[in-house]
Amino acid sequence: MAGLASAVKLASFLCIIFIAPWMASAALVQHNFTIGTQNVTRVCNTETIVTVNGQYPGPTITVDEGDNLIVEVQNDGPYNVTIHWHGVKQFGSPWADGPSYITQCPIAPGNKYTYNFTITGQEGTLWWHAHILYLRATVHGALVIKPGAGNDYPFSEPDDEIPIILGEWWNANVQDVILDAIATGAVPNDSDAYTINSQPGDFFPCSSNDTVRFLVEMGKTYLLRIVNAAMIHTSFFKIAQHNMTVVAMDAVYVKPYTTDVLLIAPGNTMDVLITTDQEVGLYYVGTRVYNSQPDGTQYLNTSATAILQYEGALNTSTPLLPDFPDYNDTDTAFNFSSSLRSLNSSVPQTVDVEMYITEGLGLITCPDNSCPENNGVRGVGSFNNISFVDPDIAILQAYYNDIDGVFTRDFPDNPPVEFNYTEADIPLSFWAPDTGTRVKVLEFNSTVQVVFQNTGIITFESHPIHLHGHDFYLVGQGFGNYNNETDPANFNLVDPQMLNTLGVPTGGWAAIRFVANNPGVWLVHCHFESHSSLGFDMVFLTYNGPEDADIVPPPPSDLPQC
Ligand SMILES: *[C@@H]1O[C@H](CO)[C@@H](O)[C@H](O)[C@H]1NC(C)=O
Ligand SMILES: *[C@@H]1O[C@H](CO)[C@@H](O)[C@H](O)[C@H]1NC(C)=O
Ligand SMILES: *[C@@H]1O[C@H](CO)[C@@H](O)[C@H](O)[C@H]1NC(C)=O
Ligand SMILES: *[C@@H]1O[C@H](CO)[C@@H](O)[C@H](O)[C@H]1NC(C)=O
Ligand SMILES: *[C@@H]1O[C@H](CO)[C@@H](O)[C@H](O)[C@H]1NC(C)=O
Ligand SMILES: *[C@@H]1O[C@H](CO)[C@@H](O)[C@H](O)[C@H]1NC(C)=O
Ligand SMILES: *[C@@H]1O[C@H](CO)[C@@H](O)[C@H](O)[C@H]1NC(C)=O
Ligand SMILES: *[C@@H]1O[C@H](CO)[C@@H](O)[C@H](O)[C@H]1NC(C)=O
Ligand SMILES: *[C@@H]1O[C@H](CO)[C@@H](O)[C@H](O)[C@H]1NC(C)=O
Ligand SMILES: *[C@@H]1O[C@H](CO)[C@@H](O)[C@H](O)[C@H]1NC(C)=O
Ligand SMILES: *[C@@H]1O[C@H](CO)[C@@H](O)[C@H](O)[C@H]1NC(C)=O
Ligand SMILES: *[C@@H]1O[C@H](CO)[C@@H](O)[C@H](O)[C@H]1NC(C)=O
Ligand SMILES: [Cu+2]
Repeated sequence: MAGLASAVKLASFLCIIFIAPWMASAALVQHNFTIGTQNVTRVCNTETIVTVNGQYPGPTITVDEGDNLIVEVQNDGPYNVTIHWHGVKQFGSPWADGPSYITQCPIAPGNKYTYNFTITGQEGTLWWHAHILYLRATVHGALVIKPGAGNDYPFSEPDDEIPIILGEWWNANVQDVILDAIATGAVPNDSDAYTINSQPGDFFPCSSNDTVRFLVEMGKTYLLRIVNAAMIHTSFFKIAQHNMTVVAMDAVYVKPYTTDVLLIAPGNTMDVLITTDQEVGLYYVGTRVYNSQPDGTQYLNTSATAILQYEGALNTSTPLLPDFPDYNDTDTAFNFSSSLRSLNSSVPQTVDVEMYITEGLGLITCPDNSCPENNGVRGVGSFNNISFVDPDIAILQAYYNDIDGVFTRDFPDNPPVEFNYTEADIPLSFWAPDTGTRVKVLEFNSTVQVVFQNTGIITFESHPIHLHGHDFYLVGQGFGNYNNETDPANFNLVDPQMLNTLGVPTGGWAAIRFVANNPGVWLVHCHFESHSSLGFDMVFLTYNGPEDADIVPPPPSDLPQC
């Protein structure tokens, strides 16, 4: 149906003088996703993986801002599935957001569900992925949103675009990896390779024949559309000998920022311009994992690589390798993530709801000694000392249908106990959070400020916190404990960056602001999938507003039931 979209665009171009742009712009873009399995070989190992339309990574969806996207998902795979449209605000379509047991029950094997939503007021790169257990390791793809009819990029039109999806590969069935960890209480096994467009590249075994090559011509400008679909790891990203200019992040334009290194957390997307102004040759494009924990673990110290290949370069010459930051280079990480500014900002100047939310890891005792392999305890994640428990039916369904006993509306605005969140050795008495399915209620249109405070329980770590249904302004961040008297004075209320996923500084805090203008049920979670699967989640429930457009609509007739 891309043909229809471009036909409509062409028609609107030809008719521009006769009809107003708003009449012409919205097109219907339809895709069919068939979930299935595929045998795929990476790093000397063949695995049966779950895919969409047989593709890994899955299909790229391209729309214009303002388009109505309809994706019919047929689950012919062996597992329950849902699809999340990461970063899409879903105004008026909360049933299409996708997180399992939050806005919908899973699509069971053999069943079908149609996601139907309109993408308004967002341009750039987003992505889609499965939102249940570990399926998103292979079930993911890019969602490219071009400016709508009559609009241009706020930078000169690039000569071409290069989609880049960062990921991770397991020499194992990824569902077993997480289900084993949930059963035993242990940390899930780490991946066996990092990937770029699903290929590990030259530094992993049995991989170099398939290293991805981006063929470019001298003297052109390319728009890299980078998606970090990795499951657990935040990465530095570099291209040998080439500077990069960041022009958007999470499909929000930023003031152009030129750098030789990016930091990109799982969940984040970045639009980056490069100019091919170096000698004809081969240049590695690569990632180096950033470990924000002070534990000295370098994980796989090998970089995923692809090759930027200039036209005229010898296929067989040796590419130049970039000089990566150290795996533990928090200075470089913080410098990058505090350097971006939004191009157009309307940050709320006043706040109605103020929350201070601790986020981090913990340990709870397994009931009935059910995890002896892990010394009777399991690792969990929590917000404000509550580790989230998935309900049996989706929270949005329970809310819409007034079903009691599924969740409670008492998520706290502050940590239950005050302590030094960032001291090195936090007493064990603070390590075990409560468990529950508690949501924070927001009145329609209220302005919300949340300060996320990382705790050092088990370890400090930069957790990428993702908010569904909204973008938020990052108004301030720092290391140590947030100080509510002195830190607000340094907030940027002029041109802060807007995001949907934020790596809170390790052992530090970050303050965000957003307007609760989207009635529905919206998940907030750590985008390290192992953490989210272990309760590192919380939920906002935004009540309806006065206008028809501000009321949660009835569920689609094919909404899966539990
Ligand atoms: C999607 O599948 C339906 C049948 O379920 C078919 O009618 C339709 O043409 C397909 N659409 C596309 C875009 O392939
Ligand atoms: C994958 O390989 C297994 C054997 O290892 C085979 O039984 C199965 O049919 C293959 N699946 C596909 C989709 O090719
Ligand atoms: C998508 O949603 C719109 C608005 O709710 C509705 O008019 C339209 O019929 C839906 N389309 C499909 C294919 O369900
Ligand atoms: C996880 O790693 C352990 C130790 O290497 C191994 O025994 C186990 O089979 C792995 N689990 C999965 C699901 O691959
Ligand atoms: C890579 O390609 C070479 C030459 O075609 C071939 O001999 C070799 O077996 C291939 N290696 C792998 C792991 O496929
Ligand atoms: C990258 O930008 C820096 C700072 O502007 C500059 O010094 C350097 O020469 C540039 N490198 C390349 C390869 O263009
Ligand atoms: C990775 O670490 C191992 C063990 O410390 C070391 O031998 C190897 O050279 C390292 N590889 C890279 C690419 O740094
Ligand atoms: C990074 O790790 C290395 C050892 O792996 C250590 O020597 C160095 O001090 C660490 N740097 C920081 C900033 O922690
Ligand atoms: C919290 O702990 C850190 C690290 O030990 C220390 O530097 C800081 O002074 C402590 N803060 C307070 C308020 O005690
Ligand atoms: C919500 O806020 C917007 C922007 O401030 C305002 O235009 C609108 O009137 C408000 N709606 C309600 C119901 O308060
Ligand atoms: C500010 O922080 C102090 C110390 O953590 C706390 O006691 C106080 O309640 C906070 N004030 C507000 C308004 O949150
Ligand atoms: C799939 O989802 C349904 C509905 O929630 C649930 O009853 C069933 O147990 C799930 N199946 C698996 C294998 O998790
Ligand atoms: Cu996390």
